[in-house]
Amino acid sequence: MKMESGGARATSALLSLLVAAAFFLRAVHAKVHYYDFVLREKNYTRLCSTKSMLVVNDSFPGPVIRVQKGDTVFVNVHNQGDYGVTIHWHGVKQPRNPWSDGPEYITQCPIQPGTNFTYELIFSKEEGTLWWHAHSDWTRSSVHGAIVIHPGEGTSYPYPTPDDEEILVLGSWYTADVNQEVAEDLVTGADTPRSNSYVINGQPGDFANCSRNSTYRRVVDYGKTYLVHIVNADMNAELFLAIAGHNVTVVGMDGNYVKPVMADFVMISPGQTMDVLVTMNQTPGHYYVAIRQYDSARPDVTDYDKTNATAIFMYSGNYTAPASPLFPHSLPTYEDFVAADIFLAKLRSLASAEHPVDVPMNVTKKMYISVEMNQILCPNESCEGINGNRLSSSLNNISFVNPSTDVLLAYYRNLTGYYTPDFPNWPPTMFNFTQSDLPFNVTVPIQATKVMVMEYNEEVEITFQGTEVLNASENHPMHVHGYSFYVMGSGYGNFDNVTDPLTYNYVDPLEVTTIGVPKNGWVTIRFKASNPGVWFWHCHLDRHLSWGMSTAMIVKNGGTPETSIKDPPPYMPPCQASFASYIEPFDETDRIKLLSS
Ligand SMILES: [Cu+2]
Repeated sequence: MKMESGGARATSALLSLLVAAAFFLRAVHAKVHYYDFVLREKNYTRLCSTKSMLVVNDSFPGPVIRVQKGDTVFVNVHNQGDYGVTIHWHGVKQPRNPWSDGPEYITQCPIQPGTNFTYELIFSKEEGTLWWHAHSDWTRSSVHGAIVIHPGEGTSYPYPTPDDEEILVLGSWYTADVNQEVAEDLVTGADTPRSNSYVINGQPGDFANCSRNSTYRRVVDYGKTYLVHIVNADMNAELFLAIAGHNVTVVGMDGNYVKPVMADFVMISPGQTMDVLVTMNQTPGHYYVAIRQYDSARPDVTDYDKTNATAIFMYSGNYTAPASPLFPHSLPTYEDFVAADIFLAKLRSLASAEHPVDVPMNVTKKMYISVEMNQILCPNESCEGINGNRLSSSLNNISFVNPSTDVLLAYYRNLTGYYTPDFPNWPPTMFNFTQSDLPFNVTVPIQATKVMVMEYNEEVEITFQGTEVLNASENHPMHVHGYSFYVMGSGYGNFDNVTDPLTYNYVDPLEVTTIGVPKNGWVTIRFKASNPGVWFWHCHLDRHLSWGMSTAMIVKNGGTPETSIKDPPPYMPPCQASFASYIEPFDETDRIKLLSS
């Protein structure tokens, strides 16, 4: 039997005391905030045309939630709109509390018109910028807003305290009713609409029709440093952002600190957030903040949104401003892969004593997940996707189908028939994933509600493999709920499980909740499954999400109350079971049958 030495005992007693003190301090300082979110339709005019859309508290983008690290927020969502909606608190880990995470049919059913539901947001380790958005249909195009998390009481930023703040929410504008268009496209199998403009804080900016008078403007003071909270809330695109004449210093991403990176532009995936510092040290004047799409699809796919959305930073004081603000010539062009790669390669976790990394080193579960564009065969080419088929997408060839009762409720109540726990750990068929003109038989997915299951505290490594199926490779921003993960490594081509792991970063890997799977490449991530619940995994390009590029992850309880899912709240929105679950047995012969029919 091993005896503890006196010294070790004293150290462990001191440690317990410190832990208790830290807990006490947190208990004293953690605050509780209350918000009311009223969802209703409101008319908006952009690009010379007016439409009605669902927004929160009559604002687009919606209200900002401001907290300090470790606080709790109750948001009562009142749905005064015409259709069911849920809201997701993107990047908030919600320890043990999947009930308030929000994705429809994963952790809850929609909040029906005329009803309300109170979410409990439990902040834990997050610090920096996150955001909230609707997680049903494409409603998030108008229902979204920023979450700003300041350092906890008695702590500060790991960089000089900024003089002031700014929030830039980047979004997509659709002139038509996008939810209606998407609903029709999902019936016919056609491609989904492209946005008509990108917007910054709800405005397309000076270069769009009928927009110049309402361009978002911010007065700034010479010599001050601003902490700019950037949220990419657009629907389907990575974006480049640059500020004329000014460098930015990236200091945070997805609610975690990064080693400061000075840059003259940033690239941000949909779903990601970024904290950047900007010092107003240029000749007083007017400077554009500009965004444009980084498009990684095929060069012959050119129907994407090519608008350049702008906002203006205007220096205060007396000076003669030029007739037109300066445009940032550092903003890369639409298909500048090199610029995007160089920027991404610079991002590292801060990995300091106050903000350490904790990379899982004893991986107990390894998964290899192919990320694919697909087609579902339609009789007599009767659909409106490619080849008369229906557009689809998948993870490991499973195109996810929403169940009629949410996965969380079905799991918690042990209800059978809504999902199966057999999401595969690797692709059902191994082929040269990144080769062009892949054979027809790899283009058709299985449609099913298959979920992953993790043991509590399992150390998980997932390699996502981008594919060239249907010659449609592109960057896929993969996002997980309830967790952040470390980005161990990434590269182009097929993942090599012997040589590629040698390149992993164990020292200061980026810790995020969304990471791009490179076009025709791979990315490996790690996390410890320490948050029990049901958590959604999906591509944050909404058209891929709508086509099934998702799955859910059940993380089992750890055996004690403190390591188990919290009790459900007294009320959850009821499920109306308007459509049936579709669970297909996972059998390669089915696909062959389908192909030969
Ligand atoms: Cu995708």
